[in-house]
Parts: sequence; structure tokens; C-alpha cells
Amino acid sequence: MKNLQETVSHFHIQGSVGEIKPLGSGLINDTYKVNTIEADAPDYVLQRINHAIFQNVEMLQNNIAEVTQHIRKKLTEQGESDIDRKVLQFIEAENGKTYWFDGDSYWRIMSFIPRAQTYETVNPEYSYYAGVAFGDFQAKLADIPTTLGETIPDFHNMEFRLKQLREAVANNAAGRVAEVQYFLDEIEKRAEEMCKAERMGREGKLPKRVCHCDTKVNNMMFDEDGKVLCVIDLDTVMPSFIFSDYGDFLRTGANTGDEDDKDLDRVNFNMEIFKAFTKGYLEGAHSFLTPIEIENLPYAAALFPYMQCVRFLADYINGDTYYKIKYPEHNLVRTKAQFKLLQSVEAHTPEMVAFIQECLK
Ligand code: GN1
Ligand code: MG
Repeated sequence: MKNLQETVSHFHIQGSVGEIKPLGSGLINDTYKVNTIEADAPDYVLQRINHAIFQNVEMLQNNIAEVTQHIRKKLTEQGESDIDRKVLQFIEAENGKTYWFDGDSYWRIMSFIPRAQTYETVNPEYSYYAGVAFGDFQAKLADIPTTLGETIPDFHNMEFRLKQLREAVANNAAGRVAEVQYFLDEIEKRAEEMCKAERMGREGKLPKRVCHCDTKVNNMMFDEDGKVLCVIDLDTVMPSFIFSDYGDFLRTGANTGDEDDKDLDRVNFNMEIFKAFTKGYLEGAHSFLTPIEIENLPYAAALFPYMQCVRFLADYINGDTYYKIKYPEHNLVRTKAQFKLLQSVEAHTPEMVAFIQECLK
């Protein structure tokens, strides 16, 4: 960990560095907890930014600065207490920026939020709070005065993700196409319907808003009482359809199994979580949502397992070049689990539609 110590030394942190150890379960960046020795000095989180994926680090860090400053301002105006636990704070490096390039990798450091917890699964009560929090996150950012850059162009564009999959199939780089034909067929059957957001966008019926775009349950910090403190992992905050945040939370939060569960019987869509989250989300976001956005929330619930299925499968076909994997079939196992989740979402669609209508009464 000597190099990590050296990296930290380029940032203006308080206290002296003790232990540095891996943190969290992200699939893209490398994350470490930096403990300081002094009891009164804060601890920190050190991250190596995955530069192959986030190619414009300057834009990335600018977006994050805009977003965190805007949220901080709102929290201050609302007279909130405990603001440092409610919005991320990045530490300046000796070059005056919030990141440091060591000639090979880009690094950044943020304050570690004390007495906070992340979860891989949530109960209905926590989901309700999460719904309010993501609705509120979007509401707070609705009037951000700048236009944020697209840190990953076409990130949640379904047409683009299908194009990438079709290109992967045409190249067949890892020779894996034949064994996944069943999933390719199932994906193509739904392709037209699943690209509906892009079509509505072009027709001017659906706006883009500032979204988080990675609202996995584990990207949220909860306090001791299960209340949401803040949303983390802000790399993908960018303009998108609101479906991104609503759909990606349910993809992870309402899955009764794991994202990469090998036992497909464990993978189902949990309607209790759906209901609690949707109720909270509508409370947090009703001030700006349009009828078309609300009407298409069940579509969003299906879109994200579908999109993730497409992305995991494309990566499997390409020979695992994007996501971190733990074993050779990992991306295929993930694809199968996301497809099972999609089927369960599809089976629950009429019930979702009815519940949303109830909420609006
Ligand atoms: C990645 O970094 P992490 O694990 O929070 C990915 C998301 C996927 C997710 C699947 C930049 O998020 O889009 O939904 O894995 N982030 C990027 O678990 O591609
Ligand atoms: Mg994450």
C-alpha cells in the first residue's frame, strides 16, 4: 500500500495517514478507505478513476463539483443540519484540482462520511426513504444553472446499447455468440418496445433532466435510523430521462436475489419494495414529473434489467473488457439473472400500473 500512501500525500488532507484498505463493491473504479491516525482528523475515501471508461476526467470532476455545490447551497438555504454528511466533499490536490494524475492513473479523495452505512438490499421502509431521496435529488438539481456534460456519451441510450450488442455479435471476438443465441433472440423480441424512450425524446414528448444514472441501492448512504443521508457515486450524473434513476433503483433494490445470482429461483421482482419506493419517489418528484413520465414508470422498471442484460451480454461476447469479473462466466451469469428479473417485472406490469393509478388519486 506504499503507492497509495504516496498518492494521498498529493492531497491537502487533515491528519496523518494510517491504514488504507479496499472499500465497497463497485464494478468500475477502485475504492479505498483511508484511515487517519489522529482521533479528531476525518477519514477519507480514495478512488482511482477508471480512465478507460471515464475518458474526460476534467469534465467528470467539473460535473461533480457543480452538482455537490448546488446541493450544498440548497441544503444551506433549507437550514439543514449535518450538511457534511448529506453531500460529498472532494479534497483539493496540490495542483489546485480535485484530482491528481500520477502519470498513469487519475485519483481523487473525498471525506469519508462517518456513522453511515450502505446496503446491498433494503426493506420496504428503507426503499420508501430511498424513493423520496432520489426524487428529491432530481428535484434539487432541476434548476442547476449549468448544463452538465455527458461523462459517458449515450450512457442510458437503449438504441445505442443495442447497437453495441449487435456490433459485439458481428465481431464475435471471444467466440461466445453461439452459446448465447437464446438470450440474443429474447433481447431482439423486445428491442422495439424498449427503445420507446428514445423515440418519445425525438418526438419532443419526453424531456431530459439531470439524473444520477447509477441509482443502485449501494450508491446511497443511510444513517443510524435508516434515513438516507446522501447519494454517492456521482460519476454518471448527467442529463437523462428520469427513467434512469427510478428504473435502476428498482433493478437492484427490488430484486429478491443478487445482480449476479446463479440461483435464478432467488431472482424475482419484489412488489412490496416497488410500492414503497414508488410512493416515496412520487412524493419527492411529483413537483416536476409530467403525466407521460409517470405513465411510463412501469416501462422504466422493465427497461433497466433489460438494458443491464444487454450490457452484460455485450461484455461477455466481447470477452469481458468492461466490467470487473470474478470468474470467466461472470458476465453470462449476470445476463441470466437480469433476464430472469426482467421476466418477473413483465409478469407484474398490470399490478404496477394499477398501483401507480392508486397513488395519483
Ligand atoms: C457499474 O460502478 P458501479 O458498480 O456503481 C456501471 C453501471 C451499472 C452497474 C451494474 C459507469 O456501476 O452503469 O449499472 O455497474 N457504471 C458504469 O452493476 O458503467
Ligand atoms: Mg457504486
